[in-house]
Amino acid sequence: MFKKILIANRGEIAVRVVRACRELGITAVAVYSDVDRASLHVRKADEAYHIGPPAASESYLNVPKILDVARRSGADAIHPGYGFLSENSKFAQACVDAGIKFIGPTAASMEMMGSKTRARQEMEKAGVPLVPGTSRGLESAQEAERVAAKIGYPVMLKAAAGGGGKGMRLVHTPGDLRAALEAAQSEAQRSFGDSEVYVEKAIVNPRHIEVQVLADEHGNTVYLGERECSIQRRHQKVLEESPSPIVDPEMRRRMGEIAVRVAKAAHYTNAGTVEFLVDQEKNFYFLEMNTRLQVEHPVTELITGLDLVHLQIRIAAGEKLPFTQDDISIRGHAMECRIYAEDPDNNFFPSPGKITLLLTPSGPGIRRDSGMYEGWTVPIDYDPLLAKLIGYGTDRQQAIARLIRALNEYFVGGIKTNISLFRQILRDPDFQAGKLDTGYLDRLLSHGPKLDLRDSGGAELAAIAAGVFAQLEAASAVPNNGFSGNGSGPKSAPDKASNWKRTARVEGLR
Ligand code: MV4
Repeated sequence: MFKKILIANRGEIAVRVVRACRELGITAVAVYSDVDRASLHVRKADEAYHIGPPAASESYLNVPKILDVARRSGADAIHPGYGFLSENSKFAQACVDAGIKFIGPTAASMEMMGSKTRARQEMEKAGVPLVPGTSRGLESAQEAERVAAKIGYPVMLKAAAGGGGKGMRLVHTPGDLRAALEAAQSEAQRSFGDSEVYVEKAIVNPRHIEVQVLADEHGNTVYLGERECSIQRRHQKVLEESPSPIVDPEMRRRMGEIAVRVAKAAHYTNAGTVEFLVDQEKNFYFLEMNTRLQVEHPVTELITGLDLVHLQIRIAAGEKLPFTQDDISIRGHAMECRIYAEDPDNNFFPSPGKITLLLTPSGPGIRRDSGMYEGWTVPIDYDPLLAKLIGYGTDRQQAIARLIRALNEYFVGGIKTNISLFRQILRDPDFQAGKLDTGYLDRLLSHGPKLDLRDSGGAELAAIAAGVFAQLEAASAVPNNGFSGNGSGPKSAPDKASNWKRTARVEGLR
């Protein structure tokens, strides 16, 4: 087993990996940029090394610097987390060349999945269901017109080097195809330095459902159920859950077996995720494979009882998977809210700054993976994900109830967060009925003001009144006259905690 692991990441995921190291008796090494000197992952690790200025390109993406720290610290492995260098095949190879184990798949697997056309070619050979389309770059507008006419409109143009929506164009009619192709190609060139674009039939209002896989270095590959990830905004996931409300055991087995086939065709090792688009008839099609641990891995951990980061480390150390597919069962329901430093009332604009007060939820069925603490300043330089709040229960309804309860306990002062968005989602009848697709969140957000007092039954108005009173009281030092209590406690005792509680609730409604 490894003695020391360098974590080439920051924030909540670096903290998550430190925790796994601690549990396995492995020394955890953190790295940090100028603005992360006082960050939580640095405080939790056993050792920490400065790697440069705030710009990620000069710190968390600086391969020579990170390998230098690995050598100096005596680390025998590197965990890349997600984002940053996690899907960089050159980095994975550079680790191998430096004699340091990269905790993830091989550079060859990462390269195959990095090119969407190459992945389509390989998966076609392996008999994996694909959305109808081409598996090579389009050579001309004429070719695009011919293929589109054959598969039928609408079609989707996609960058071969893409993923995450960049260089993608939806085309409804033949007349729009030529201009869209040129736009997609030049965007792909600008974004990825590669103008290759291919075409697929567009699936209208698909769901995004992904399957977690684990593969050891001895040829054993298993699937760990699916995650429903349809709730997203501008290709940024917002809420994920497992199991998916539309996947039954038979569909889970079929998707899982295809996901294992994808992994085997890529000679995949370690943890990975196979993404599918699912149409309204529940047909599923391979979309891409993410060759990293994902943000939403905790929902899978909660319904399988497995620790994915432990398993990643054990697999990388050469151990065999300690179970087979038949040993894996899913139990209960888990749902994750991604808490971002974003202002939902200002077009989800980033909201960095100092966290002046932090009240954190816990209790039955709640897991919180967080990179923040009270007094910490959220830097503007990186992804605004602050924390993940995950609710777990025996069924979906209980997971939702626990999350709503926990969100009401959550208060982050000093910056704006998207906590209120989750209250809106979780109480929405369509969400509660599991009626989800990738257009869900845009529809919800276009339904006008989210605080609709007409159907609030007065509870929200009462909460606002209480909050306003608390604010006035704090601002002008109005003596506490007993009316600010919650009705259950002694009226004469000034109660700071309940003032904050009300403020938190009102904050949550904003
Ligand atoms: C699609 C699609 C519909 N039809 N492909 C968006 C990100 C990229 N990785 C793939 N994406 C899509 N590909 C076909 N043939 C719709 C999307 C899509 C989407 C996919 C997953 C999650 C959210 C999405 C939001 C908009 C569009």
